Amino acid sequence: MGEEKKDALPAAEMPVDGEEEKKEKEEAVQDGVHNYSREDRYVWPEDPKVLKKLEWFRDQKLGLMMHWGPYSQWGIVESWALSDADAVWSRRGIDWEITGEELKKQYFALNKTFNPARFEPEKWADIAKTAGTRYLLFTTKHHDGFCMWDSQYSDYKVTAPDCPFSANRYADICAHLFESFRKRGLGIIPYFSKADWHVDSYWKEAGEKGTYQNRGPSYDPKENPEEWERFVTFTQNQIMELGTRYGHLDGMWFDAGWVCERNGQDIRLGEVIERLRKYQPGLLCADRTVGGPYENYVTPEQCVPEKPLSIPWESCITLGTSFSFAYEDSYKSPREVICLLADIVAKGGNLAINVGPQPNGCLPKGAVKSLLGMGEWLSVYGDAIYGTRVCAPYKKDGIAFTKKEDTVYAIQTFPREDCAVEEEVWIPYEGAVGAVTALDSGEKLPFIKGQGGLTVRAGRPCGKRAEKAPIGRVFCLQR
Ligand code: FHN
Repeated sequence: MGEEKKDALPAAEMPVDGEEEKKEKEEAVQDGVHNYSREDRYVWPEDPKVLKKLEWFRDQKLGLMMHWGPYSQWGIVESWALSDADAVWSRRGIDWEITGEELKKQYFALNKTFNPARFEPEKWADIAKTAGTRYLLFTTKHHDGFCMWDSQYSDYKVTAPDCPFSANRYADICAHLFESFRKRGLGIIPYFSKADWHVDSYWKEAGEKGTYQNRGPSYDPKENPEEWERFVTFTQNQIMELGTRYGHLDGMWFDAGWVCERNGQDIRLGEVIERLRKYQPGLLCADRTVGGPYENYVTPEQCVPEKPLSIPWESCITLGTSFSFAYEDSYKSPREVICLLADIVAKGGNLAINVGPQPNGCLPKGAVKSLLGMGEWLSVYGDAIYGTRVCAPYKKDGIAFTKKEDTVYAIQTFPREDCAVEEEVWIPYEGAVGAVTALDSGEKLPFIKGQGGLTVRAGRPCGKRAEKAPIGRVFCLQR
């Protein structure tokens, strides 16, 4: 297939025309990776239940994002190979002889072979819990329109008779996944794509020969208002069924930011969210990149803001190299993920770490190993992460700071296992400190105050641990 941009991520279409919008477009889309709404465009919700839920969200710090669908069989990027206009970068991995039109037909037919027979939702939930993740962000429907739940509004779904998995006891994947995670106390935030490239009220003749498609509708909604209204009704119906038939939800995460009013693709999301909040009081809504009252938190993708943000935010970052399953993927080590998490939490954000499950229903072994290693560290040092908030100077001299109640946590991470682990640690914290304890052992540590901070006699890891630097250690500073 044509030249591909390495690791390019889709740059969702940003608002067109208008100087302000053009400026927004340049700022928001950098090198093909869709960034996130500007902090000064954030609108704090007025609903006290939503504000309270936002505080719950900011306490969780770590979510498990999962991209799963029939595309997993091919091990290629989710949905995007369907968009001819994005073919240059999106048809990476399409390294077999096939035309674009044939590709789209075969892609849309992947539902006929999707049969993840080894799927065990309870096992996934156990792994997520042990990994220390606190909520699930699961692709109920990606841009390709395939529904991973028993939708009453589409036959392009995992429970339809033409999908082999429909005969499996876990066929309604969302129902079983949400129940398994909820039973273990994890939050549920369904991912839902506002764009749907299978339904003909968005893409006419989807998958038929000779229809060049870009990521937007295959017609102009202004010129076809009835058609667009059909799509709005379809979309709102699906959002309502997910929000009323699948148990308690903590939020909904809406992807495909180009589907928005300023782009002439208004699905009137606020209307359906307010209806949903009668069933799900306080429901969070992440209408990504759209801004306004229904983007309750912003969602940097594959990146971390330079500095703390004063608004709720969550970085969605892949554990491997892609959101969807790739056959020869490599995964970030527990050390890399914890360093990333400490950086994000010190800036006041959450990390949604993404894993792409295999087409057979198992989670990739390498991903599970990293998740469990992350959970092991969090089982010892989680107090410095969960429920904390930003603490000046948030990050300095290699120390990340967080705070909770009357404790400041100084998190010293070691990016490599050959990092030197000094017995004396300089902590650039200028607040009042009366006592320092090691979070893991509870041992009181001697310290000397100095100009701009304090030096703590931390001692050094002994025995086997002495051979390589720990992932990180945490010092509790109290008045
Ligand atoms: O287009 C999607 C992409 O496939 C993936 O789902 C990411 C995950 O955050 N969101 C969109 C790109 O911004």
